[in-house]
Amino acid sequence: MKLKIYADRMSQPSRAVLIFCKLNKIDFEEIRIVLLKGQHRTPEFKEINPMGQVPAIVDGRFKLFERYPADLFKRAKINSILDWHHSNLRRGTGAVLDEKDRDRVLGPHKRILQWIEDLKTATSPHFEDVHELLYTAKARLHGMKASAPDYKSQSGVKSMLPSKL
Ligand SMILES: N[C@@H](CCC(=O)N[C@@H](CS)C(=O)NCC(=O)O)C(=O)O
Repeated sequence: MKLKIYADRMSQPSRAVLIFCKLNKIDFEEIRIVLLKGQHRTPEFKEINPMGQVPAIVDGRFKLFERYPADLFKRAKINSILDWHHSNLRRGTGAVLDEKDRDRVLGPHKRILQWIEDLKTATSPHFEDVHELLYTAKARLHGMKASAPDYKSQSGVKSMLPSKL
């Protein structure tokens, strides 16, 4: 039986799981749960994840959303790292910035820009594929054309990186 991934591509942890599975050639079926339509609050989805959040995976009878070890110390350590992740890294992904603001925020941080570029290269073509919905939503929000080549190629960010030549 194929692994099922319940995800919304507008959700960062959903995209992470999708990219991970694609990159590792894990055969899966993607089941879209549209948060904006409240599909994560239905009794059917709560059967899969009682927390009512995406992503969640189902492999036969095995359902997984968040899993912690029984050992209290290990659990506390994981909680502290997850909490840091949520209240720091993910906070920055919540806003849908336009290119100008993105350049202003990330511009001074060359190592982060380089890390993003390296991540895109290492996960190509899955990064762009899984982010397509976000690019479209972002373009709509900022009144731009989703197909604008400059927008998707992130050429503004690339030009801020030191040349590799
Ligand atoms: N720690 C969870 C977080 C999941 C999470 O925050 N999901 C959000 C979307 S990004 C969600 O489903 N929110 C709906 C809600 O909480 O009502 C994970 O990494 O899987």
